Amino acid sequence: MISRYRLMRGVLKRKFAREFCWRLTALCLHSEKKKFIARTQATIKNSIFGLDQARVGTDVDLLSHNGATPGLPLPEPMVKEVLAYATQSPVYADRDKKRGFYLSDLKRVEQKLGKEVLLAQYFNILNNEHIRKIAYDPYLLLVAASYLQAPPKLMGANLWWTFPSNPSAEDKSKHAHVFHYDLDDVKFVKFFFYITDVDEDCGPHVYVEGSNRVIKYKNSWLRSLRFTDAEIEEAYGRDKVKYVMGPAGSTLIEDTITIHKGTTPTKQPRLLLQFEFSINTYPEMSCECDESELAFAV
Ligand SMILES: O=C(O)CCC(=O)C(=O)O
Repeated sequence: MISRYRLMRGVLKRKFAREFCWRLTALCLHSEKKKFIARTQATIKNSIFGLDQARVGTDVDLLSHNGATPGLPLPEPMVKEVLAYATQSPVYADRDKKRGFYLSDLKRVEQKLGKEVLLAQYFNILNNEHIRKIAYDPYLLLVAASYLQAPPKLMGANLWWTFPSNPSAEDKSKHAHVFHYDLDDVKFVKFFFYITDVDEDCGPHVYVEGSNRVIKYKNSWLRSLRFTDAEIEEAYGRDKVKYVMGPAGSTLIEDTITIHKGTTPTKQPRLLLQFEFSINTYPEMSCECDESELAFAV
């Protein structure tokens, strides 16, 4: 039987269908959203970001217009906590639950797999109290509620490394290092936090400004949602292709319906913490699993 997730992706592939369904949903959830915002505003002083209400409005306006916007930075003590967690916990090559390893064993796991590892991800990161605190911070919840126009649900909490490597075309496509857009719900938004410094050699995230609003790419029913650099540059112009760089703690808020991709680091690995909020959730998108499913590769 076709899953709810697949059905959603089929129905919402066209922008007008997404807009229509979202406006209708927002209308139905209007009073719930107002109550959620009022409740969350009452907790604003607990935010680790030290935010004020005006900031939320500015972020949402820029996000709606450009598809992405820099957010308030993650405070340094939190960056250190996330890095400590990442150093001490097993991580999973290719997001494969059976390919666990500790960071210090990266070379050994590459030998075992017979290839360089482009990406390795953690599972069940919400078990960590610091990561949970970031995920449910009033800043994230208020931006998400105002942007989605609905009470936000945390669809996914994700933490992953991208390593300097020479990946196959298959790995680049599988791990989102090719231009694409996501279709994760009727409306959704992601918060990206760099946990390591990211310059042009450390695999910056890339997005195409305005491609959330203006569709200039060919959106066929049959094709997968992947585009070449040339296709995107021709459609939008090079100046719209934005490379996101910054020190550890830098934040990007993005509706990844916007065309985007990861890039492969050439010098230092990149550690990225990401939370995705949406109106509906789908189990396919979760990075939580039963611990018994996890196993070490080395
Ligand atoms: O690694 C990256 O910067 C790309 C991430 C991405 O494609 C996504 O989160 O949707």
